[in-house]
Amino acid sequence: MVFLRSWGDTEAMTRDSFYITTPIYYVNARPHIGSAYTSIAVDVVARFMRQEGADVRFLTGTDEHGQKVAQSAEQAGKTAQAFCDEISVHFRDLIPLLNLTPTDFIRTTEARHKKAAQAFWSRLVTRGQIYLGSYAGWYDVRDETFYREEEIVDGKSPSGHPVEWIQEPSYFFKLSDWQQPLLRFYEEHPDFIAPSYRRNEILRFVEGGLKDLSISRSRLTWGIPVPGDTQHVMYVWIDALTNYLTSLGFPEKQEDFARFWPSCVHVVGKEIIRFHAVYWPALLMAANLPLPRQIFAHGWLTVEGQKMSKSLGNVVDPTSLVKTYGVDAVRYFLLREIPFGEDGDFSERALRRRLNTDLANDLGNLVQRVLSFIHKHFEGRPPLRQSSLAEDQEFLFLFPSLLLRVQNHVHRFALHRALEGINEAVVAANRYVDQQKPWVLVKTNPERLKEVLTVLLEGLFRIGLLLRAFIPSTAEKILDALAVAPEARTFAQSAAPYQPVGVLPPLEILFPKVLEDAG
Ligand code: ME8
Repeated sequence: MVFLRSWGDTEAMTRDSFYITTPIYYVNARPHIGSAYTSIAVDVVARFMRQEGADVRFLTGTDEHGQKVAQSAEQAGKTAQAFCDEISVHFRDLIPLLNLTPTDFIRTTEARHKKAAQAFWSRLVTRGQIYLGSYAGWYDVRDETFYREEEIVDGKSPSGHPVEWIQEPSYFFKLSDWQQPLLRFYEEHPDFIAPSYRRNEILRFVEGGLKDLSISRSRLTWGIPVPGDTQHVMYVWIDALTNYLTSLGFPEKQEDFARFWPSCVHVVGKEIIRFHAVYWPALLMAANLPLPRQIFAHGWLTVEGQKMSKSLGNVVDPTSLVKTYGVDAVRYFLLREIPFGEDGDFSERALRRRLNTDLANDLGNLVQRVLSFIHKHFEGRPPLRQSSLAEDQEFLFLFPSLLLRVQNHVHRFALHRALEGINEAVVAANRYVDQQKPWVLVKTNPERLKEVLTVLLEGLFRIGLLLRAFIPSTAEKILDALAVAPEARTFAQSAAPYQPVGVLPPLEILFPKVLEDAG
């Protein structure tokens, strides 16, 4: 099979297509706030790129093979397949719960994936990149990772998990061949690994030397069979990484592959960056396939300052959180509170604080005061009149530069900075209301009032547009209340003046209750 591009040719990325992925989540346990976090962030970027006019593929799904899942199924007294079927549904349920917009949800137990993973393996065999040997060493089942003797401290893996000794025949991937090509690639593509501090970690790791990687298990049966050797199943990470190709129709659909793969960004938690930024590119180079455009690693969430764990009983369930606070409060909090890329802490107290300040007091209040005024005094028919007063121009001038700033932040995954910028505009709009005092103008200067309301509606329209990707249902409610036509909700439209289609419909309450700040 001939692919259109060879590895390294990532320049072919076109601005009109974009492919973004979450990790595929293990089905050993139900989803928690950590998996919700990655999926929400990826959804925001996917929605944003669509709003910019790109054709976006957004992939998420579940990682269902391997020893960890096999053990969890056994403990639950179920067959591995039945167990996966059951837990995978909980991950799929996150889509409506969190208002996610993936274009594909993959399960690694699907036939299409087995086919792709085996085809990928066979490409490596054809290129002399796989050999049969025997593995002896430590394995951390929870991380599904092989560790070297010198990495084991007090019988535990670097993640603090128990390890088991494995000694068995195994296929190996010639990872050691790829040290220099990888270093060259990182050098030529300085943005391949982001943020930059993660890049340095990876450079140091690869410079330290790479050993061949064990890529099959012969004592395990829950996995994709190695082509031509039924005694082995693929190591779960080889199987899992290939999912990103499966979704593009590998090995058959070369058109989708050529269109989307060079624009692909894998968003992952920092603990699995080595798999994505070292093993995966080496495997792709070895298979003579192009590399994705970027690996972005975000930080790790703690809960009230502690690591989330079943044994501590502090695992946060996104379903109950959404039930209590609403999906947009959860989306907003996670992305506004924690600089994307860095570690951060989750607490309900901090979430309530954000909900009260940024969302209810700033945004909710702004929308409410402007629109209820228009309903009260003008029966939903805003009197539009353009103004050329310096103070009005100064306020409106915020928006074109804000759009550029927000685009720039989102393209670099600085999602917290994007929201910070939007919130500044909301605060500026509230200040403008306070200064202009429309409730006085209605009695003293009706002509000036028209101008002030026009300026405010222009501002609200642009705030609604900018918030669409982040808090979609709230932003759509705002745009609905402004009677903005559905086709006028892209960034391309934001240069045009605000133009309602008909009378403004009544405004729904955006944030129904302001909850007590418990201390
Ligand atoms: O690693 N904080 O799956 P996984 C932030 N199947 N993000 C968190 C988090 C936390 N406390 N906990 C989980 C796997 N995540 C493999 C991936 S990809 C080819 C295979 C998020 O179920 C974060 O994105 O352990 C992390 O990388 C991912 O869930 C790990 O999910």
